[in-house]
Amino acid sequence: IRFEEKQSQNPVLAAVTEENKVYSLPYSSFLEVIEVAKTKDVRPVDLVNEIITQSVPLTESFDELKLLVPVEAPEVWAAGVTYQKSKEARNYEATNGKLDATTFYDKVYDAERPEIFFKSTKERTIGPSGDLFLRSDSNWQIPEPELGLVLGSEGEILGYTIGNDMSCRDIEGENPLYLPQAKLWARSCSIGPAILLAETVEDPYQFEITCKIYRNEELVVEGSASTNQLKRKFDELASFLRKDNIVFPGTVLLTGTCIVPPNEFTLDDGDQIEIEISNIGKLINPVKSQVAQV
Ligand code: DO4
Ligand code: MG
Repeated sequence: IRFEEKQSQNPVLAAVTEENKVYSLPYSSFLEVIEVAKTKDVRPVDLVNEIITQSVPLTESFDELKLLVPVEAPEVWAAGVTYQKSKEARNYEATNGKLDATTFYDKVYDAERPEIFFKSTKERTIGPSGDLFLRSDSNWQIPEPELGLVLGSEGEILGYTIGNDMSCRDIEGENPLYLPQAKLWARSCSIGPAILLAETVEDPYQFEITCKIYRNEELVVEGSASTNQLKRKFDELASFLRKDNIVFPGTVLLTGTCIVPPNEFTLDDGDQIEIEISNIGKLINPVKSQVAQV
């Protein structure tokens, strides 16, 4: 994780143990941990564990920290229609509910080449507790809770995080060429709170994802899914992103959604979105409808 130190307001990189103890790390970023581990020829998790055994945890608890994005991802990309549920939801948008038509969503679900689109940049991406903005020209907006892959420059998976690929279903459903506008605007993407190091994950197809949306402190939407429902492999998605491309270290690739709120639901100012992924944590963001104040 990264958090803001109370007095100096400087960002601090830290590790959180399974017991929720927080240890600050003598590095400025997640990528520095990866680099140092490489030069010492050790696994990043062993480097971090060695530091933990030689230090004491912070007196503040994890819940008291002002969390920041765990990595300042230069770019965020996203894969789409990687779960059956996402394909069905897009078909509903694109066909006004006439689900017998075959669409380009059906085609991409089965095609060799996955859908991968540009989602966000460092400046547009927010961390835990930050306000997500709604688009002012959409009346049908939802969060998309997704597992995020944190990539190195070769497209290798360094770790896993949580991401929210906020989406405008009406804009996307009107015309597929509107996808960038349905997906990308200021504060339309959040990531965090933590990065789970790749080498500590035995089976990345066993993550449990849950999403809860609260309105006036009442739970209004709840859904859950597992990465075992994913149609693709994570390495496959990362290799398509990398093909003939530059992957900046720390790029996050969101891997698609499998949780879609009921069709009549749209986000509103003041809603709170909570996305939890097993062993990674909970990404909580309030929603604001003030996109004009960027
Ligand atoms: O096809 C449009 C976007 C799909 C997407 O974002 C998803 O499946 O998560
Ligand atoms: Mg998505």
